[in-house]
Amino acid sequence: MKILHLSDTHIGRSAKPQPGWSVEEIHLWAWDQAVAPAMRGEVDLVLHTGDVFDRSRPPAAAMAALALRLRELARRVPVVVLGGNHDRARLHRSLPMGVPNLYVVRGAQHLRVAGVRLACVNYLRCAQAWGLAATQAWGGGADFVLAHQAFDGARVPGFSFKAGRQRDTVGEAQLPVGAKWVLCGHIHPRQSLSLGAAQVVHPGSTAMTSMAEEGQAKGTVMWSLEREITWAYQDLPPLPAAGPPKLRVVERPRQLALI
Ligand SMILES: [Mn+2]
Repeated sequence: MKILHLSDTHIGRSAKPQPGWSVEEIHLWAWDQAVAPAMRGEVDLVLHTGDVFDRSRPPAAAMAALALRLRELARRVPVVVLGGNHDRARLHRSLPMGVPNLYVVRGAQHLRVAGVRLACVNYLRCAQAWGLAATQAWGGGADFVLAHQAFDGARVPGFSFKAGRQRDTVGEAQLPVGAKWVLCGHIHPRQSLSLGAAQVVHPGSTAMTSMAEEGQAKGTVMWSLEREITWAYQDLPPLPAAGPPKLRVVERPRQLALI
Protein backbone atom coordinates (compact mmCIF):
# COMPACT_ATOMS: atom_id res chain seq x y z
CA MET A 1 0.00 0.00 0.00
CA LYS A 2 1.01 3.62 -0.51
CA ILE A 3 0.74 6.46 1.99
CA LEU A 4 1.09 10.10 0.99
CA HIS A 5 2.59 12.17 3.81
CA LEU A 6 2.43 15.95 3.62
CA SER A 7 2.87 18.66 6.22
CA ASP A 8 3.11 22.35 7.01
CA THR A 9 0.90 23.60 4.20
CA HIS A 10 0.41 26.93 6.04
CA ILE A 11 -2.64 27.84 3.95
CA GLY A 12 -2.93 31.62 3.90
CA ARG A 13 0.73 32.64 3.98
CA SER A 14 3.79 33.20 1.87
CA ALA A 15 6.82 35.34 2.54
CA LYS A 16 7.60 35.78 -1.13
CA PRO A 17 4.69 36.22 -3.50
CA GLN A 18 5.76 35.84 -7.09
CA PRO A 19 4.63 38.06 -9.95
CA GLY A 20 1.19 36.92 -11.08
CA TRP A 21 0.52 34.95 -7.89
CA SER A 22 -1.23 36.02 -4.71
CA VAL A 23 -0.14 34.75 -1.31
CA GLU A 24 -3.18 32.44 -1.04
CA GLU A 25 -2.83 31.11 -4.56
CA ILE A 26 0.74 29.90 -3.99
CA HIS A 27 -0.19 27.80 -0.99
CA LEU A 28 -3.36 26.40 -2.52
CA TRP A 29 -1.47 25.56 -5.70
CA ALA A 30 1.16 23.74 -3.58
CA TRP A 31 -1.63 21.85 -1.79
CA ASP A 32 -3.12 20.75 -5.12
CA GLN A 33 0.26 19.56 -6.38
CA ALA A 34 1.00 17.77 -3.10
CA VAL A 35 -2.25 15.75 -3.09
CA ALA A 36 -2.34 15.15 -6.87
CA PRO A 37 -1.25 11.48 -6.57
CA ALA A 38 -4.10 10.87 -4.12
CA MET A 39 -6.60 12.59 -6.42
CA ARG A 40 -5.41 10.29 -9.23
CA GLY A 41 -6.15 7.27 -7.02
CA GLU A 42 -2.51 6.27 -6.60
CA VAL A 43 -2.45 6.16 -2.78
CA ASP A 44 -4.44 4.36 -0.07
CA LEU A 45 -4.10 6.89 2.74
CA VAL A 46 -3.15 10.56 3.18
CA LEU A 47 -1.49 11.79 6.40
CA HIS A 48 -1.04 15.51 7.13
CA THR A 49 1.25 16.16 10.11
CA GLY A 50 0.11 19.65 11.06
CA ASP A 51 0.25 23.39 10.43
CA VAL A 52 -2.57 23.00 7.94
CA PHE A 53 -3.31 26.71 8.20
CA ASP A 54 -0.91 29.49 9.00
CA ARG A 55 -3.06 30.84 11.81
CA SER A 56 -5.33 29.32 14.44
CA ARG A 57 -8.12 31.58 13.13
CA PRO A 58 -7.69 31.33 9.38
CA PRO A 59 -9.42 33.75 6.99
CA ALA A 60 -12.87 32.51 5.90
CA ALA A 61 -11.75 32.28 2.26
CA ALA A 62 -8.84 30.01 3.21
CA MET A 63 -11.14 27.75 5.25
CA ALA A 64 -13.66 27.56 2.40
CA ALA A 65 -10.98 26.77 -0.18
CA LEU A 66 -9.53 24.01 1.96
CA ALA A 67 -12.91 22.56 2.94
CA LEU A 68 -13.72 22.07 -0.74
CA ARG A 69 -10.40 20.34 -1.35
CA LEU A 70 -10.61 18.10 1.73
CA ARG A 71 -14.11 16.93 0.82
CA GLU A 72 -12.93 15.98 -2.67
CA LEU A 73 -9.83 14.29 -1.30
CA ALA A 74 -11.69 12.33 1.40
CA ARG A 75 -14.13 11.10 -1.28
CA ARG A 76 -11.20 9.26 -2.86
CA VAL A 77 -9.04 8.19 0.08
CA PRO A 78 -9.02 8.32 3.92
CA VAL A 79 -7.32 11.46 5.25
CA VAL A 80 -5.85 12.00 8.73
CA VAL A 81 -5.01 15.56 9.80
CA LEU A 82 -2.88 16.42 12.83
CA GLY A 83 -2.81 19.81 14.62
CA GLY A 84 0.40 21.85 14.53
CA ASN A 85 1.62 24.74 16.66
CA HIS A 86 0.15 27.22 14.16
CA ASP A 87 -3.23 25.45 14.21
CA ARG A 88 -3.28 25.21 18.00
CA ALA A 89 -6.23 23.36 19.52
CA ARG A 90 -8.75 24.96 17.16
CA LEU A 91 -8.05 22.96 14.02
CA HIS A 92 -11.26 20.90 14.21
CA ARG A 93 -13.22 24.18 14.21
CA SER A 94 -11.50 25.34 11.01
CA LEU A 95 -12.16 22.13 9.04
CA PRO A 96 -15.46 20.73 7.75
CA MET A 97 -17.35 18.49 10.18
CA GLY A 98 -19.00 15.16 9.48
CA VAL A 99 -17.00 14.34 6.35
CA PRO A 100 -16.73 10.56 5.98
CA ASN A 101 -13.09 9.42 5.75
CA LEU A 102 -11.71 12.69 7.19
CA TYR A 103 -10.12 12.20 10.61
CA VAL A 104 -9.10 15.35 12.49
CA VAL A 105 -6.98 14.42 15.52
CA ARG A 106 -8.07 15.83 18.89
CA GLY A 107 -5.25 15.94 21.42
CA ALA A 108 -3.77 12.45 21.35
CA GLN A 109 -5.52 9.55 19.67
CA HIS A 110 -4.90 6.00 18.50
CA LEU A 111 -6.50 5.58 15.08
CA ARG A 112 -6.82 2.57 12.85
CA VAL A 113 -7.35 3.76 9.29
CA ALA A 114 -7.00 1.72 6.09
CA GLY A 115 -5.62 -1.12 8.23
CA VAL A 116 -2.77 1.04 9.57
CA ARG A 117 -2.37 1.75 13.30
CA LEU A 118 -1.51 5.38 13.99
CA ALA A 119 -0.38 6.91 17.30
CA CYS A 120 -1.30 10.57 16.76
CA VAL A 121 -0.28 13.44 19.03
CA ASN A 122 -1.02 17.08 18.21
CA TYR A 123 1.69 19.66 18.95
CA LEU A 124 2.46 20.08 22.65
CA ARG A 125 4.61 22.78 24.24
CA CYS A 126 6.18 20.36 26.71
CA ALA A 127 8.23 17.34 25.66
CA GLN A 128 7.41 15.45 28.87
CA ALA A 129 3.69 15.90 28.22
CA TRP A 130 4.28 14.77 24.63
CA GLY A 131 5.92 11.59 25.93
CA LEU A 132 2.92 10.75 28.12
CA ALA A 133 0.45 11.53 25.34
CA ALA A 134 2.42 9.47 22.82
CA THR A 135 2.49 6.46 25.16
CA GLN A 136 -1.29 6.71 25.54
CA ALA A 137 -1.81 7.06 21.79
CA TRP A 138 0.54 4.13 21.19
CA GLY A 139 -1.86 1.82 23.05
CA GLY A 140 -0.98 -1.81 22.41
CA GLY A 141 1.25 -0.91 19.48
CA ALA A 142 1.22 1.20 16.33
CA ASP A 143 2.79 1.15 12.87
CA PHE A 144 3.47 4.90 12.83
CA VAL A 145 3.71 7.77 15.27
CA LEU A 146 2.30 11.05 13.88
CA ALA A 147 3.87 14.13 15.46
CA HIS A 148 4.35 17.85 15.03
CA GLN A 149 7.41 18.50 17.17
CA ALA A 150 11.12 19.17 16.97
CA PHE A 151 13.02 16.01 17.84
CA ASP A 152 16.55 15.84 19.22
CA GLY A 153 18.93 16.48 16.32
CA ALA A 154 16.48 18.24 13.97
CA ARG A 155 18.05 21.13 12.03
CA VAL A 156 16.99 24.41 10.54
CA PRO A 157 19.53 26.80 8.94
CA GLY A 158 21.97 27.87 11.69
CA PHE A 159 20.30 25.91 14.49
CA SER A 160 20.07 22.37 15.87
CA PHE A 161 17.39 21.24 18.29
CA LYS A 162 18.56 19.51 21.43
CA ALA A 163 16.35 17.66 23.91
CA GLY A 164 16.50 19.33 27.32
CA ARG A 165 17.53 22.73 25.85
CA GLN A 166 14.11 23.67 24.47
CA ARG A 167 11.03 22.76 26.47
CA ASP A 168 9.21 21.24 23.50
CA THR A 169 12.09 19.31 21.91
CA VAL A 170 11.43 15.58 22.20
CA GLY A 171 14.24 13.16 23.02
CA GLU A 172 14.60 9.41 22.65
CA ALA A 173 13.41 8.89 26.23
CA GLN A 174 9.96 10.24 25.34
CA LEU A 175 9.36 7.94 22.37
CA PRO A 176 6.98 5.03 22.99
CA VAL A 177 8.90 1.77 23.41
CA GLY A 178 8.89 -0.04 20.08
CA ALA A 179 8.32 3.06 17.94
CA LYS A 180 10.12 2.63 14.63
CA TRP A 181 8.69 5.30 12.34
CA VAL A 182 7.79 8.86 13.30
CA LEU A 183 6.02 10.88 10.62
CA CYS A 184 6.60 14.43 11.64
CA GLY A 185 5.74 18.02 10.78
CA HIS A 186 7.07 21.30 12.24
CA ILE A 187 10.58 21.37 10.69
CA HIS A 188 10.30 23.08 7.29
CA PRO A 189 13.53 21.97 5.59
CA ARG A 190 12.81 18.34 4.72
CA GLN A 191 15.01 15.86 6.57
CA SER A 192 15.12 12.56 8.39
CA LEU A 193 16.98 11.69 11.55
CA SER A 194 17.66 8.64 13.70
CA LEU A 195 16.60 8.66 17.32
CA GLY A 196 17.49 5.40 19.04
CA ALA A 197 15.73 2.66 17.08
CA ALA A 198 13.33 5.15 15.46
CA GLN A 199 13.54 7.11 12.25
CA VAL A 200 11.92 10.56 12.27
CA VAL A 201 10.86 11.65 8.77
CA HIS A 202 9.95 15.26 7.93
CA PRO A 203 8.52 15.99 4.48
CA GLY A 204 9.01 19.71 5.26
CA SER A 205 6.67 22.50 4.20
CA THR A 206 4.97 22.44 0.78
CA ALA A 207 5.80 26.09 -0.02
CA MET A 208 8.18 28.74 1.33
CA THR A 209 6.91 30.35 4.51
CA SER A 210 9.91 32.65 5.09
CA MET A 211 12.99 33.90 3.28
CA ALA A 212 15.04 31.42 5.35
CA GLU A 213 13.50 28.67 3.20
CA GLU A 214 14.66 30.12 -0.11
CA GLY A 215 16.27 27.46 -2.27
CA GLN A 216 14.91 24.51 -0.25
CA ALA A 217 13.30 21.66 -2.17
CA LYS A 218 9.58 21.46 -1.37
CA GLY A 219 7.34 18.44 -1.54
CA THR A 220 5.94 15.42 0.23
CA VAL A 221 6.96 11.91 1.26
CA MET A 222 5.58 8.76 -0.37
CA TRP A 223 5.56 5.70 1.87
CA SER A 224 5.40 2.22 0.51
CA LEU A 225 4.29 -0.65 2.77
CA GLU A 226 5.20 -3.91 1.11
CA ARG A 227 7.31 -6.62 2.69
CA GLU A 228 9.23 -3.79 4.28
CA ILE A 229 8.48 -0.13 4.80
CA THR A 230 10.29 2.31 2.51
CA TRP A 231 9.84 6.00 1.80
CA ALA A 232 11.00 8.65 -0.67
CA TYR A 233 10.74 12.42 -1.02
CA GLN A 234 8.53 13.68 -3.85
CA ASP A 235 9.38 17.10 -5.29
CA LEU A 236 6.67 19.58 -6.18
CA PRO A 237 7.06 21.13 -9.63
CA PRO A 238 8.25 24.76 -9.79
CA LEU A 239 5.59 27.45 -9.67
CA PRO A 240 4.37 28.10 -13.25
CA ALA A 241 5.55 31.53 -14.43
CA ALA A 242 2.18 32.07 -16.12
CA GLY A 243 0.40 32.21 -12.76
CA PRO A 244 -2.40 30.05 -11.37
CA PRO A 245 -5.35 28.82 -13.43
CA LYS A 246 -8.05 31.49 -13.23
CA LEU A 247 -11.74 30.91 -12.77
CA ARG A 248 -13.77 32.74 -15.39
CA VAL A 249 -17.22 34.14 -14.92
CA VAL A 250 -19.65 32.96 -17.59
CA GLU A 251 -22.54 35.37 -17.94
CA ARG A 252 -24.45 33.52 -20.62
CA PRO A 253 -24.33 29.75 -21.13
CA ARG A 254 -23.68 30.14 -24.85
CA GLN A 255 -20.42 31.90 -23.98
CA LEU A 256 -19.18 28.47 -22.82
CA ALA A 257 -18.61 27.60 -26.45
CA LEU A 258 -16.13 30.47 -26.68
CA ILE A 259 -13.94 29.35 -23.77
MN1 LIG B 1 5.07 24.88 10.30
